[in-house]
Amino acid sequence: MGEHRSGVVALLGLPNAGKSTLLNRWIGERLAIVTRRPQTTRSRLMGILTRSDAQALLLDTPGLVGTARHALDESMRSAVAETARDCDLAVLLVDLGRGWEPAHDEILERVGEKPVFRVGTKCDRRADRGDERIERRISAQTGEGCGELLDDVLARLPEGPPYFPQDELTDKPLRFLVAELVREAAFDCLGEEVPYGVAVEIESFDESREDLVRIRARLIVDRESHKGIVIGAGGRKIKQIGSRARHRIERLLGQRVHLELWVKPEPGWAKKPRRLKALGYL
Ligand SMILES: Nc1nc2c(ncn2[C@@H]2O[C@H](COP(=O)(O)OP(=O)(O)OP(=O)(O)O)[C@@H](O)[C@H]2O)c(=O)[nH]1
Ligand SMILES: [Mg+2]
Repeated sequence: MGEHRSGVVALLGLPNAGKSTLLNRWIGERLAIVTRRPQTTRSRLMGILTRSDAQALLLDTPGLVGTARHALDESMRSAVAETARDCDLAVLLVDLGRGWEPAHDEILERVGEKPVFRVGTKCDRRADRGDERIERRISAQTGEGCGELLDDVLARLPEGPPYFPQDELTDKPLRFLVAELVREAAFDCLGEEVPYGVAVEIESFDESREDLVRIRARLIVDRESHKGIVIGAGGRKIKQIGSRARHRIERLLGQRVHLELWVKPEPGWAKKPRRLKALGYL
């Protein structure tokens, strides 16, 4: 048997490339939220993958965004830059339907001299704008090519000990994962522009009852006018968000959940570093 390997693997790419989907597939749990919209992931999330001969610290990142409009964009950009700089190796995911773009060169520059796997994603779809810069193809959705890619990634990690106990899956607190599942449900249920202004804060997480976890969460919206949209006529929208989120939280916790949601406008929250920190995005 060879030496034990360990290290930090950055999952990089443009928004919507499928980084979070690949993280979840490799870890085998829905740690990272996935939606059809770009710019879903807002901060770096570590998934810890442990095998007998290797441990990879997989860092899911926000998609690299263009110019920063506010503190949240800025922190998303720096999460990408720091991850690219600090990783041991990088997996650059390129949506085969869109092909190689100049921003991919920018990402490669940030990674520097470290090993990079240049991977085309969504190969289950018909569109394929692959070129010679894309070395292999995977589908994080169907799993095609994902196991082989993981084996090759682990083989390129430096020799080293495991950094985390083998049963640990992520560096984020459970509360954060729960808040993210609420945000994911909001992304799914709300129209175009509203979800980008939504943040979720867990107000209470009560495990005192054996049979049920009681969670109260606040949906923060960026505009007064979004409050009504999130609540919906007769409260139907927020009910839909709540029931979707509850199912996913129950799956994550392996327990029954009572979830109470309410909406609070907090204009400008995405511009305030202190709020971003409290919300777990910084
Ligand atoms: N058909 C197909 N769809 C995929 C595949 N991988 C991801 N998707 C879909 O692409 C969309 C974006 O996936 P995410 O995993 O959220 O992408 P991301 O790169 O994390 O996006 P951001 O967090 O916004 O940067 C979702 O609707 C996924 O279901 C794939 O291999 N095949
Ligand atoms: Mg993501």
